[in-house]
Amino acid sequence: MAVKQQARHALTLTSLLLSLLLQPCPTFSEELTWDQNGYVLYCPCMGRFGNQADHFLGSLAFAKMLNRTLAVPPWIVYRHHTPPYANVHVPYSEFFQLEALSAYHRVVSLEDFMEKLAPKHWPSRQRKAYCFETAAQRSVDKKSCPMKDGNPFGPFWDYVGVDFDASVLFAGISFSAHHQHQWMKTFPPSEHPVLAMPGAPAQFPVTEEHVGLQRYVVWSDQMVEEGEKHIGTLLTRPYVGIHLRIGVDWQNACKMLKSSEVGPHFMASPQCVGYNRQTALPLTTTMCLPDLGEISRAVKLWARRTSALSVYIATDSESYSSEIEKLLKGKVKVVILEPDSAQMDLYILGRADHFIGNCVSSFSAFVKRERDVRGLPSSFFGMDKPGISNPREEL
Ligand code: GFB
Repeated sequence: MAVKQQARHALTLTSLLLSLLLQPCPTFSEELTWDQNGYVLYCPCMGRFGNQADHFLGSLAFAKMLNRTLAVPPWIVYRHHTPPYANVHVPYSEFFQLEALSAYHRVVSLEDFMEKLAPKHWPSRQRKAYCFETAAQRSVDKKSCPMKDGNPFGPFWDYVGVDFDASVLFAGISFSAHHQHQWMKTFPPSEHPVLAMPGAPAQFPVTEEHVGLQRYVVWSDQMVEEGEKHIGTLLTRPYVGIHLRIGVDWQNACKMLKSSEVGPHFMASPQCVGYNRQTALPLTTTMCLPDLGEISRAVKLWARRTSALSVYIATDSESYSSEIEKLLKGKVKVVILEPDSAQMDLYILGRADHFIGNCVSSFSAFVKRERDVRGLPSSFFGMDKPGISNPREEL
């Protein structure tokens, strides 16, 4: 009897705990409450996914620094060569769990902010834009933030139905922690409840101190399910994942390395040459744009070291799959995903037993950060051990 009672008691406790656990967190429930500490809104208007992700981490840190809720923007996907031949705005939660971010800081999706909070607390005709004085120089009257000028700015704010009615300009202030006090003092939430900006309040590439925020960027259940299905059906572990960033736009970007003005810090390169400019390792053209010789060398090395049974190729253009198959003498399965999807490529690369990325690409940087969080090994073309510059030493 006592046992039965204990069991019933335990059951009641369990259901109570479960119901508490299943209760939606106030930030994500239907009834959002207005945060008196204010909000940060921004357009992820620079670059494609990898750039936007770098900026996102910095913006998250900026919102936390100001103790304001971050209105998490959608991803801007440029679909100009495939239907719908326009920008597509993909809600954050389609790729990642919004809830996971709240372990770090308060967030709300920009879509929810607009639908549930803005009508009452940030009504139209009272919407101010905030930007650097230098940015306002681009406007006709030189006093207005260019919030909706051109693509992707206009379509982004149109997606959430926002027009701006006034501009607040600032200068001599940066987004770093150094200026925290100045931000708080100049823009108290009581007078400036919503800081809406034309671009991310963050640096590119992501600063070293914010790299670790990647841990809060957690794939959505749907992405995990789909990704694991692909891995299970297409690949046999151990597998090496490689990112080939070799398309025409990239070839042009890497040409800039030939100019003496470009040092080792070029786009996402601090991730492998080091963040300190004084001690950064050299950045070579091979690291930016590996040729087939370097691709073959690195793939062979890591396939051998990991006893790989498959190689997964994510690419922005050419896959070199037949060359890689031949190189590995047909003993290793070589896989590409068709039709390709940037986020699915990122997921599969993130789960590989070894990853070879492109040090300069922020697309690769996303994968590298995620793998670092999980303690998984990565290298780069032209740099087998990040921090050690000559790959030949490794052979
Ligand atoms: O992600 P992202 O900012 O990285 O931009 P970078 C590159 C985009 O190219 C990705 C596509 O977001 C994808 O849409 N892409 C690149 C790929 N590699 C792959 C791949 O392996 N698989 C698939 N499916 N798609 C910067 C740009 O790119 O490069 C800047 O953000 C600029 O706007 C600069 O163009 C030159 O840092 O590599």
